Amino acid sequence: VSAPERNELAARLLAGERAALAKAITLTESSRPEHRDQANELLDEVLEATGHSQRIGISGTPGVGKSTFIEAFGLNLLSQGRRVAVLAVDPSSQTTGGSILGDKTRMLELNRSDRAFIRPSPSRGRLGGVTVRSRDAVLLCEAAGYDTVLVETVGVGQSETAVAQVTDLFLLLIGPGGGDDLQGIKRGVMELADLIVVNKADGARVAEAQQTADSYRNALHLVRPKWDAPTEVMTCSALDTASVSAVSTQVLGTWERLANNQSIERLRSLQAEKAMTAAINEMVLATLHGRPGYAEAVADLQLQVSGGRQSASSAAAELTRQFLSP
Ligand SMILES: Nc1nc2c(ncn2[C@@H]2O[C@H](COP(=O)(O)OP(=O)(O)OP(=O)(O)O)[C@@H](O)[C@H]2O)c(=O)[nH]1
Ligand SMILES: [Mg+2]
Repeated sequence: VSAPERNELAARLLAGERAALAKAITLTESSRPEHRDQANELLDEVLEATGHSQRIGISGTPGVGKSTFIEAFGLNLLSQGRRVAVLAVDPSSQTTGGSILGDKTRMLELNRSDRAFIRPSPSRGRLGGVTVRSRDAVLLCEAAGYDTVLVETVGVGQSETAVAQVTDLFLLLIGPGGGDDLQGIKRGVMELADLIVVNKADGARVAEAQQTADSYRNALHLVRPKWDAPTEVMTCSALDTASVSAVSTQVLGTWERLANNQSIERLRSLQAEKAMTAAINEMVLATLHGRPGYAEAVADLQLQVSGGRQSASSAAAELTRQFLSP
C-alpha cells in the first residue's frame, strides 16, 4: 500500500472498521519486508489510540474447552456493552492449523455480532516471531476500539509464555478430574496464571471439578503469588451462564485493581522493552538470512562444528563477523 493508502487505512482502522483491522493485521504478519515497514508506520500512526483495553490471555490443553469458553466469555462481555476482539496464537500446528481454523465456525454467535472481531492467526512456528506479531495485533485491535482483547493459545508449554508477554492477565483452563497429578501442568505455566478455571463443571462432573479446584488451591500454596493476592481458582461451565459471568466479574475486577495500583502499567512497560529485544533479534536473524551466501556458509561451518574441528562459539563469531560487519 502507498502512503495515502496507508493514511486511509489508518483512518478506517481508527473508525473501527473490521475489514481495515483485518487488513492491518495481515500487513504485520507478512514476511515481505516492505509490508512490515508499512505495518510499522501504521502502528506508529495509531499508537496513541492504543493501550485502553483489557488484554486477557487464555490457555489450556487441546479439547479443554477454550473456544467454547471464549465464546461464552465474549458474549458476556458483549452483554456488558463491550467490544471484544479474539486473537488466536498457534505456534505449534504450523502444518495443520486445524483448531484455529475451526474457531470462526465454533464461535458462531460471537462472530455474528458487529461488536466482535475474531482473528484466527496464521502460525509461523517461530515463537519470537509470534510474540512480536501478536503484540502488534493486540495494539491494532485497541486502535480499532476493541476494549477487551482475548488472546487464545493451545497449551503446549512455550506458547503460554508468548501469550503472557502480550497480555495483562492470564487464564489457565483445566479439565475436571486428574487433580492429583495436576494433569501434568508444568509449574512454570501455573506461575504464569492469574486465574485458574476448572472447566466443564456441569452434569455428573460438578463434584469432580470441585475436587480438582481444591487440589489446585493446595498446589498454589507452593507457588509464589504473581500479584498482591493469591491466584484464584474457580469452577466454570460454558453451559452455565452464571458461572461464566462469575469468571468475567473476577477477571475484570482483578484487572481493575491491578490497573488502579499501576501494576498493569509497569507490566506493560516491561513487556514493551522485551518486545523490542525480541524484534531486534528477529530482525538481525532475518538480515543474516537475507545476505547472499549465508545459508551456504552456515552449512559449511555446521560440518566443521559437528565434526569437532571448530567450536560452536568460534563458528558463530566467524559468521557474524563475515555477514553482519558494516
Ligand atoms: N460439558 C461441557 N462440555 C464442554 C464445555 N466446554 C466445551 N465443551 C466441549 O468440549 C469439547 C472441546 O471444546 P473446545 O471449545 O473446542 O475446546 P478447545 O480447548 O478450544 O479445543 P482445541 O481448540 O482443539 O484445543 C467440545 O465438544 C465442547 O462442546 C463445558 O463447559 N461443558
Ligand atoms: Mg479451540
